[in-house]
Amino acid sequence: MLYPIDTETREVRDLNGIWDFRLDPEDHGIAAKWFCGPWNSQEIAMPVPASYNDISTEAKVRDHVGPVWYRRTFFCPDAWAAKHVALRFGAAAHAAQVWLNGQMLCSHRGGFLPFEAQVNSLIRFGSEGENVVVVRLDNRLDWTTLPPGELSESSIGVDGKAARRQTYFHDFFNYAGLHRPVRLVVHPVGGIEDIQARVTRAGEEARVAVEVAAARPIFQATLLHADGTIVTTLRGAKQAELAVPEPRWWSPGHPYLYSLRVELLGDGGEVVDVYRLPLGLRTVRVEQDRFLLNERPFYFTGFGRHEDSDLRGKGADDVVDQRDANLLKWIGANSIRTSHYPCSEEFLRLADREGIAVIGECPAVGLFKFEEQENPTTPIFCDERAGEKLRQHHLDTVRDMINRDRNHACILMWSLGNETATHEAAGVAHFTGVAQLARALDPTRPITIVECNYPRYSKIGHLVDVIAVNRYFGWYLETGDLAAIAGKLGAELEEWRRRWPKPFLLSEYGADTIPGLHKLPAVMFSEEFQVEYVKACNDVLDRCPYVVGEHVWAFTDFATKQGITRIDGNRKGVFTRQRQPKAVAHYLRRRWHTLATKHSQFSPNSNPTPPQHEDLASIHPNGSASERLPSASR
Ligand code: GCB
Repeated sequence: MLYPIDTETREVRDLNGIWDFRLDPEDHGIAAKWFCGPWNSQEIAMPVPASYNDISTEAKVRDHVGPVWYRRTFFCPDAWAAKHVALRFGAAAHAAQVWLNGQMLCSHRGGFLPFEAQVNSLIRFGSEGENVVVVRLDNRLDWTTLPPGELSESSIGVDGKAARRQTYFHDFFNYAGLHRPVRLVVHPVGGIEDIQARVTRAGEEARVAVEVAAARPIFQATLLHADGTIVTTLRGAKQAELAVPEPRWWSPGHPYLYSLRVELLGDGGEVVDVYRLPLGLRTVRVEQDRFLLNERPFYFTGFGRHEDSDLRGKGADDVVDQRDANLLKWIGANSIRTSHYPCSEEFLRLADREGIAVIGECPAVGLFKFEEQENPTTPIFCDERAGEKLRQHHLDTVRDMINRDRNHACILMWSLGNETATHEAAGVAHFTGVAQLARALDPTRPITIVECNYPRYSKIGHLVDVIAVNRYFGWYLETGDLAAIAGKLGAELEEWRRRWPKPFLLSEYGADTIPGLHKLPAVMFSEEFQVEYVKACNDVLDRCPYVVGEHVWAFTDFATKQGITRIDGNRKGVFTRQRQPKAVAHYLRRRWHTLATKHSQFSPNSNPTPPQHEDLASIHPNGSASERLPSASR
């Protein structure tokens, strides 16, 4: 799916800003035909894009379970009548129904990916008058959604009525709303529908296989340097392969972007439609226990990153995105995982430009019940829970995610799920199908399925290219015991290694930390503890040559459901929710910049005053001669 951009043949109009908004606690909006006719005075003003939860001061808005409605009006110029006009939602959480001028336009399931519908037959052009778009969103999670959830009726209603109660098993707040930009996208009728640009390497040369989906087949593909000079150009019929003799390869250290200009040609050779795709040339593959970017070992440094910020919730915001990119560069991180759902297209475009490698994750999270670990009742992968409907939705989501993001140089790997019941035989069957689909759609990228199971229970290692594990020794396990980390984590890494000798990524490790809380000696929740905890884990990783990366959990503090283990959200952030550093950020900054100067390919794009104070010369990620940890007892 193409990202909406302006070109000489295309136009984009933002419909962001203030919309009218209503809760629909009784779920009677459809029966009352809220999709047509004027609304009365019950609506409140709601900014888009944003989650609606934290904008209002009322708990009934923040904690609402069920449908809500958005509405706004707009005009359309006459000139668009001869064009293809579509209404496009960047993301609407979690299920959406859209009406235009009182008529049903489209519906969509899933809160983290875009959808669009052509509007020509319903829209009013020029003097035909004003258009009204109405959206009904539903934030309810059940065993057909990703992430899943369970609904029940609470017996204690405020007004004597039973209230709906939503439970879910993932650790982030169930924000909802029109989370990403809403736009009108205008292009020529019969224009370019989609482009796929697949980069491969032939010796020192790069090849770009371009495929164009459109009603007519003939196009001209031109690769341009950043300064606009032409590298190469070729005509194709539905496809063409460009050869780039001396490519400037993309990496976090050198995020060089070419521009691929695709011109769709008419019968007389005239240009019918033009699209420009920013294109980084790079290859990625796994060989034995190494992760290779442009045929050189790559070591991931960085974080799991949530889309989460004050007031906006999960609402897209350029200010937050750019600050995040700047923090990643400041700390020397080269990568993030889009934990635990596909992030915004805007962030991926930024990551291409700034040199942030990305592990793109789909929202298969919460498919594990920790509280049932000791006493399993119903398996996760069964008809009453994650059955056929959820499986289909998972497949659709992976398909849509890959189709949306496949042209981004920054995406180095797909994650098909986070912490799922991979010990269940039915879970293996489920993920076998999902992994097959991902590989068929994109044979150019490795895949992973992020684990919380121990290696002796996990049954999916054969499906993935990289073993990615979230592990919290010293926090959830061996709580408070920093000294236990070396033995426990070291032994587990060895066990993974014996079972599946593949590259290993520690995809989460971290400790909740209240900024400003200091304790000597270190105790849990203090800044000192977080530093010692992260160091202790890193010491283990540094001794294991098959480790290809470290992603600390989490990039920033973030909102989650209320609970006795959460003080104002999840506080494992290396940065606060307001994007300021905790003490551990300074330690990581020294470590990662030192790694980056030793291995230029790891480095983020710019390196502002690399810190000098600590000698980390003993670090050898991907090193060959590094010392192995003795297998510790468990
Ligand atoms: C995990 C999950 C992440 C949680 C984190 C935690 O393993 O993947 O979503 O937020 O642990 O802090 O408990």
